[in-house]
Amino acid sequence: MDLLKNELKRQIPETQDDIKKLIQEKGNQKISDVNVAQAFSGMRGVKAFVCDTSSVSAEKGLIIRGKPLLDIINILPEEVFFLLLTGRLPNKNELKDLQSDFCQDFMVPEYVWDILKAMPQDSHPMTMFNTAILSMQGESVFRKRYDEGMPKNEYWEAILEDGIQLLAKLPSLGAGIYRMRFNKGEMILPDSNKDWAGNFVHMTGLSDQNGDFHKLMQLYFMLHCDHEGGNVSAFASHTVASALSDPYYAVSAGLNGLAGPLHGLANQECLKFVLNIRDEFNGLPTEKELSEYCWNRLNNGRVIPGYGHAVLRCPDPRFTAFINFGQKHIKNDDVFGIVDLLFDVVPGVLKEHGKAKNPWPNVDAASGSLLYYYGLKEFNFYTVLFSISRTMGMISQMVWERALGIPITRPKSITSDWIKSNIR
Ligand code: CMX
Repeated sequence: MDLLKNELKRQIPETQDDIKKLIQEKGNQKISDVNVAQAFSGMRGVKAFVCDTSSVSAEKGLIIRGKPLLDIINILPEEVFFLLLTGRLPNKNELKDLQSDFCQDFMVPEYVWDILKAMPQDSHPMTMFNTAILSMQGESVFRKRYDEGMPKNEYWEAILEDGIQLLAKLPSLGAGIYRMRFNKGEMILPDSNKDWAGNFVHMTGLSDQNGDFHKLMQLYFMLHCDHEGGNVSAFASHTVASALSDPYYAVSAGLNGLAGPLHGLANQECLKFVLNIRDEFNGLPTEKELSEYCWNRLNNGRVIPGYGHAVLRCPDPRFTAFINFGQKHIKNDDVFGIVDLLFDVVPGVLKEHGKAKNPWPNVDAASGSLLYYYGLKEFNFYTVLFSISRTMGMISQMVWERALGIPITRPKSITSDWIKSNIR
């Protein structure tokens, strides 16, 4: 961690000065107007705080520290974490240093497994994952150092230490929950010769003879890492961390939001939807049959999972990366074939339906079909994979928020009566 920490130590004072100057020069300028409809609709489109790790353009999708996602799909998850934090890719030594930190801390404490074993056998894997993270809160360096009177300018370092220790454990935790929850047999220990994604694949015990599943998981963990600051999980963790709750509390809070079907759980919903189509049509339907199937679902008041987005107005580049991976590596597979066909059919259906502002696929539309192909078939596990990756974004945002001394989050709510009497 020394090399990463040193780079941040170099950058933080410069950025602090830069932001101070920005506030001095432009502090009184307006960045957003909020109307009554926005106040009743999840604050959609309100620009109200800063997140520099990544941004989401309606027309281009995710941009990580100025790099459009599709330009960097070949980098490792460890590299994207370094990029989120520092704005540049690590050199060889920096990457090795970070990977060795991840290896040093990859063992999950035994009490966590005991807690998980005591949970009901049919617990949702996300409940197990979030409970496990929260149960490790006592390990927090930030909490210990805060209690000892740590000065404010060192908060970010303690957050980073917690973040790395937590991230190091997530592949072991995720794979352990997979084996425990789905009766796959004994736990498999991590291997210090493997990278972060490789260790996850190894510990699931799933077969990966040609290494393609490993490649998929590198891509998967890279693509889900961050999506600016206003999505439910990022904003929840940002708000909780702003109260100086440590990263274990704040990440767990964010991931509880990710567990919602309109957010990260959509990947589980999406594969369920695709498998239902396969079962209903005994394989690949025709375009006409698929279109009718989607209309039926919409007419029953249900959403098409994996389609639509609060910010994007184009096919999500994360979807594009997955569909490209599938087209390259997967041939003659009904489940992937249905995902491919949905991409031809659903945007037209949603446009005609006329409600969704964005008729295009989001990240969740394709990922499940790929995991399914490589033998990870338990789809209520999928959001755990999203969580492993998204923790990198939450931690990176937290490190910078504490480095810049961002205060506790406290927007002002208003009452409906206030609107009635104050807005003409
Ligand atoms: N299918 C059917 N209807 C949809 C739809 C979809 N895929 N996407 C949006 N709509 C509907 C909304 O439900 C809303 O209907 P009401 O007016 O009746 O409430 C209307 O279109 C307008 O919604 P919107 O402004 O376009 O979308 P929102 O910002 O409110 O919601 C999202 C965004 C993602 C929750 C929504 O598109 C959706 O429910 N998609 C399906 C679930 C999904 O794939 N979620 C994963 C998102 C990825 C992530 O986790 O970040």
